[in-house]
Amino acid sequence: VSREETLRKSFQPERCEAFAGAYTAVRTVSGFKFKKNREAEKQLPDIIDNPVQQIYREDAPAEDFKEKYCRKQTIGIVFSGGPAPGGHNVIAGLFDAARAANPETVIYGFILGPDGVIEGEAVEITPEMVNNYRNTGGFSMIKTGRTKIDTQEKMALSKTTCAKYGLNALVIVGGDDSNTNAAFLAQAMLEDGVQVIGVPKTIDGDIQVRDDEGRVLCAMSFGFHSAARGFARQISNLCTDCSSDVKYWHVCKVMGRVASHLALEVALQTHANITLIGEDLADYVDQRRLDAAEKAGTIDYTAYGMTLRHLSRVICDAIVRRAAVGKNYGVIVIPEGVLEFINEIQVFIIKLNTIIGEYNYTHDTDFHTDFLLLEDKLDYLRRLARRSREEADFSVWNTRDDDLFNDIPPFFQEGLLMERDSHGNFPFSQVETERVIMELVTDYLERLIEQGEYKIGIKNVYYVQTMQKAGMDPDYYGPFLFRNWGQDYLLFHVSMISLKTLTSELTRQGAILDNEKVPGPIEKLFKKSIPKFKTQYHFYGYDGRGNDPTTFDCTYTYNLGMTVFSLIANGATGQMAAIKNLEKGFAKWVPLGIPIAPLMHLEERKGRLELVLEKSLVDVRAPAFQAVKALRAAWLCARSEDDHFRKPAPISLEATTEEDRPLTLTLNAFADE
Ligand code: FBP
Repeated sequence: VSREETLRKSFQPERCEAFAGAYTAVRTVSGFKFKKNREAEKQLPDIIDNPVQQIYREDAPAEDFKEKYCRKQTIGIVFSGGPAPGGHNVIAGLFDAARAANPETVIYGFILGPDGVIEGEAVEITPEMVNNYRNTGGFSMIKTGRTKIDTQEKMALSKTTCAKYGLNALVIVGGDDSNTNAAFLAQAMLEDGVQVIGVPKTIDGDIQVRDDEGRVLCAMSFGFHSAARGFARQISNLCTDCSSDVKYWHVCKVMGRVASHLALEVALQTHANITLIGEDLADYVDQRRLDAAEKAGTIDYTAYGMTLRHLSRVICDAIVRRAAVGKNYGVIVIPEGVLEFINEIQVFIIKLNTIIGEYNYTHDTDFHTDFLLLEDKLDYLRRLARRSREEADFSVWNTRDDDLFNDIPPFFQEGLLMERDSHGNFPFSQVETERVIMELVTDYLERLIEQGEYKIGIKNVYYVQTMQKAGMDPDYYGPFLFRNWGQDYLLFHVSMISLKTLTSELTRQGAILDNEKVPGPIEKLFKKSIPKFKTQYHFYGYDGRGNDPTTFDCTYTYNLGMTVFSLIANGATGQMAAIKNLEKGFAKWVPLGIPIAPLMHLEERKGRLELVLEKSLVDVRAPAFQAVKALRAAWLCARSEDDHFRKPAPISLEATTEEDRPLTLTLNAFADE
């Protein structure tokens, strides 16, 4: 057992002030406003008007309050969706708080996610189990799964399970879709007296809650910090690698589904040379096109947002600029969901979702089952795409890309049709987004090589000339001697350095003396080959979900668990446990209950509009993104100086407070103050 493992078992996270006493109570916090969706009002009538609740320490409870608070309870807990570091501490916090209130309270853990609830598979959580998993990553204690409780039948089975175990409360630890589940279960189980509480989990960082006026209630879901720190650490190692053997562009796809929060945090942590932020690409406006259209008295819709080809040009431009100073290496960070923000792909995905959805409603078998049996899959896809194109009217979006589907590589054509999960989410992690983009980049770089704009693969040429011959003043030009090292035409003035020294230095760098084509006043000519454009692909995703939690996530989740117990003990349902002021120091953290129903909106899933918890995307106006935008030219470092990479520390409970919370939170907090 490693030292870190031992430390994790005994580490006791700090408790918020609200949990310092024996009892907690809740008070309604007024002033927060939410625009409620009509459909949510209709489908969730009994929890839509829930208030925001603050948990506080109750030091003088009345006798009947004490009695209720300390009654024996039977609580079920389930992990739902992808693992996120800190989940075990939610259980630990809930367990410690519940057992402190009444040592006879029983907590059941449902096995393998919502399937465990539907099928009634659970284990009683014991002190030994909790102690074994304190402060550790993953969801291995009770496992997880992605099933959606979306039919009357599954709902009825879930109710039967709650009755079978005699539950008075059910806790759902999950992302946006799982908290959507929690809201529907809370509404349906009201009549059975089962309280349902959600917990905001996901490494993607896309559960952030603000009210309509932008006041932050929950700045970040748990697991984000640990995953981002893990990714950043490994990507920063690639920064070191590429600047050592100077031959690769490391292309790093980073998890996060649609939102680019993880990529943004990684950019701030590592200063990688190029980081794409999907939300930024969607925000792009081509001013020249707009101006031209205005002159012509028309409107050009293609001026808004970025196309796939345009994106590949942006990356090429950055690569060429580094190559111009001899840097044929670097690190590119690509969020896994970036293609959602590309005009034509987004329209495409929605249309295909509709076609798949329609197919499933009108056929006996499911689309993907039939698709797998097809002999000529590609032909079928093309026909689908034609139909999709006609319906989507691609010509409005981008006339040049109207044949997009035939343009994209076959593996991506099939990738677009991969099976959606039970919530209707597109499986971004399974699609090699980075290869789609980099194939276009490589094609375009080849064109630039032909045009002589990208100097890769051709010879670097060094001319050696005496200053006197060039008629230059050595005192003035001397300091510029090696300044432009790495550029393809470099003038060396041998009066400032001995020809022997210069020859051996150029030879050491791989240059070959070529005196046959010496032009005009040049005395010697050297040539040097630059290696080809080479890439290495990496995916940072599943590893981050299994990371051990940072001190921030250990503390956050332990307090979330205690918050869950306070909400249950105080009679709440349809609420999500949260901690306010995560972006500030621990002393300012305040445990809350946030109503889930008002956070829901209608979203396209499987070709239909469904009521789901609204995901939070990167706000391109917020300071975290603005900082990256302001610094990206410096991080691209298309100059001859060294790169400005940053080395984040590895995750360890022994580490001091450096980066004790996500940098994005720290930066965005400036805007909220
Ligand atoms: P959650 O939304 O359930 O937390 O999942 C997060 C995530 O890790 C995404 O970043 C990723 O796109 C997805 O899960 C991968 O899903 P799967 O585990 O089904 O491959």
